[in-house]
Amino acid sequence: MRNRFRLIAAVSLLVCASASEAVFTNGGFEQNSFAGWTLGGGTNPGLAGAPPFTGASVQINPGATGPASLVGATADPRAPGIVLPRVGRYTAKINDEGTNAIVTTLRQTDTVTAADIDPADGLPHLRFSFAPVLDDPSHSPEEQPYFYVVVRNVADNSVLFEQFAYSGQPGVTFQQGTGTWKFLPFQNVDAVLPAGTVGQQIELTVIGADCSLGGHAGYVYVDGFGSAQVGGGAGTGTPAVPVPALDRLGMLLMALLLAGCGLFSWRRA
Ligand SMILES: [Ca+2]
Repeated sequence: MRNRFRLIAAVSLLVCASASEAVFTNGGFEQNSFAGWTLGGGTNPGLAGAPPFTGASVQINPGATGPASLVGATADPRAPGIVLPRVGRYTAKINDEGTNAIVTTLRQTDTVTAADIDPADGLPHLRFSFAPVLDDPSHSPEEQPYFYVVVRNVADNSVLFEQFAYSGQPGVTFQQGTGTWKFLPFQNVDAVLPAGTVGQQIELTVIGADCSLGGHAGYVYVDGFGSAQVGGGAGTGTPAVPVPALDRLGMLLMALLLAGCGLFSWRRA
């Protein structure tokens, strides 16, 4: 029992020290910039191997940083079913409707803390929302535009979560956009990380890739990276969330955590 109390005390101290440090920096892009993120890119020589593709299939030839932007309240003429922005005032658009086999990468490395633990199951979570918009020229699968999201444990490079789809991939419920464009409405992801990732560094990578033959484009909207639930419900888009409301929520959470710390201190005594 004594060890158990020590563990509770240690966890509570960790929570108190890191309550405001949940992953990721500028995870919702509300700074209207890519502050905290690293953009990169290159060109797409095609996916290696045959379906089903994974991160091991992704190849990027060295090249310039690909296009990326922040979008607000706007309509996507290629994907009329996507409501923008997804949450808050800004959503990131990784790659764009230009062609030439361009790849854009978005990366951030951060440390998982006790603040990222969901009390519902006691495990750290990584949540975000994404919506790919990919032209579908009906090339071979390895030549199609694609998107890819992966979370790796930096220590051993192991994959904690990944999601991949090429344009028109069987089994993926793409909706028909304008012309030959296909898209998915915003999909909310809730990746449960192993308990052991608390205190460890994770690297998140998002990739949006044109087709490898050079004539067709692909991009992906992403928003809401963090351990908290992505606001606004099931991917239908939301109006702007006033900042004071978030501040009040933060204060409430902080108060609850501090109350929890007090309780654990009392238990220790
Ligand atoms: Ca946002």
